[in-house]
Amino acid sequence: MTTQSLKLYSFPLSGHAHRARLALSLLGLSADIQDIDLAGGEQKSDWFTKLNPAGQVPVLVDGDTVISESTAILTYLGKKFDDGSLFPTDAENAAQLEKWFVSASTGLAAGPARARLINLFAAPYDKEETVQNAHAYLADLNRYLADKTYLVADRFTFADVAIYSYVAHAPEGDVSLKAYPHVEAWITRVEAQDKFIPMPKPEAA
Ligand SMILES: N[C@@H](CCC(=O)N[C@@H](CS)C(=O)NCC(=O)O)C(=O)O
Repeated sequence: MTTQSLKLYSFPLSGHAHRARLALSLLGLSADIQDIDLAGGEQKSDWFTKLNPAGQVPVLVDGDTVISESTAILTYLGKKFDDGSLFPTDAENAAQLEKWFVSASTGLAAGPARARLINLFAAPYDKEETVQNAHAYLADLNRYLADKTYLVADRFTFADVAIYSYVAHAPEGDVSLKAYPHVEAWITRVEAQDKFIPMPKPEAA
């Protein structure tokens, strides 16, 4: 198993890319991180769309293997490099993990992630509706976490990695976390993990 050729096409303020960067760090893997100039449209260039026809980061390259979609990258890294703790493989917990990956690409994307996208990158979505979606998502998450330490299997897993970035940075989309104490406590637990790396704040990126 070689890890020498891992390369991640990324962007500092992308929560999707942060998922992949956090997973690499937690697994103790080093990768060549190449930031793509999203404002300049590099993600739609010929060379980049050969890697990912959707023209989006993150993209992981491992030798001849090219993986796009952040949760697919988590699956690849988990299956290839994890010992079963961060990426559970038993039937029940694997299914629960998959459920949170779907949530990351649906409710989380349409709520907290999109509200931040509107503020940071002037994305053309309805702000009021998006902020409402975000609060509905966070209220559900808060209820779910009321009697749980982590999202799956009562331990820290890639489910937490998939959901963390855009939830922790929701205030950048004018979505306060104050009404969600269980979510705030979970964020603190995620950030206390060994080898945790943060996503930069917009002013620091
Ligand atoms: N579903 C994709 C979403 C990736 C995504 O939205 N990437 C954004 C950055 S956060 C991007 O590259 N946007 C540039 C564009 O769409 O032109 C994933 O999970 O990786």
